[in-house]
Amino acid sequence: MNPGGTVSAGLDGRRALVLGVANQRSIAWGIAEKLAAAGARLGFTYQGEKLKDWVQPLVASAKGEFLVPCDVSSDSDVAALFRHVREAWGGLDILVHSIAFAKREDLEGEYLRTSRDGFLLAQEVSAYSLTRLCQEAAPLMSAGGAIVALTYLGGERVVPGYNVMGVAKASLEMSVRYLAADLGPRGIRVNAISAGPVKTLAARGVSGFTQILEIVEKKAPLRRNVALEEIGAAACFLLSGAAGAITGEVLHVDCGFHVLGM
Ligand code: 1JT
Repeated sequence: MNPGGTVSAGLDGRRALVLGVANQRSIAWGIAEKLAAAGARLGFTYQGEKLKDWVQPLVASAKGEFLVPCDVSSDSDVAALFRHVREAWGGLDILVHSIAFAKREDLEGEYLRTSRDGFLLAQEVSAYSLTRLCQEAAPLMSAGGAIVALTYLGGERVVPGYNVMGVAKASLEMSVRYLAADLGPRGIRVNAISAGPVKTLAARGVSGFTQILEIVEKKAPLRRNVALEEIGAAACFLLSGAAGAITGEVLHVDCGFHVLGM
């Protein structure tokens, strides 16, 4: 019984920092909405002033407690972000990493043509950023914590066109395992969600993306694409005590598409 109380689902008062909201279609936003519904307190970052105008009203609607600029390839931005978190909250319980970047020209044609700077850029923003954020987040998670990163099937198998992002996601997934081993003794769990394709700002305009959605709808065991709310619900599970014994895991939330061989 909880007479007159608010509805909640296990994350009451937990302080959650969410990186990667660009707009309402962002996977990070789908996760943030579910975290809020479960009673978590939210803080957000944005990347670039153009996105601030989109993100600010969303943050307000979710009763977000702060919105801080953060380019994860900048060490000073990352350091400033966590100084802000420490001053606002004095600690941290949850980190959501939903950030990736690659040059458009590296997401079409052959992986073979990838340039050195395109490769390093994708690795820096999409993979190394998790390690850098964990370096700052872990000391704030003095009572333990939980971290979730977003990945995609193209990080474990060849998905034509995903190319340099696939190599970066492989790096991210392996980082999740090494970070889980390093942070486990401190009571900090690190997991990833391998989400089925979602029509986000990042995915829009990527040649061949619409075709990927059609293939999943036709072939996936559940014969449909994943909904944003389903990724949010899975993230809430991994970030809650219900997943207390799960760390270093990559959970596929993709309507079963990953089981297929042909
Ligand atoms: C990025 C982009 C990361 C698109 C992404 C992504 N992770 C998944 N997607 C969707 C996608 C994209 C391609 C694909 C399958 C799914 C774009 C901006 C950089 C970061 O291959 C057919 C290309």
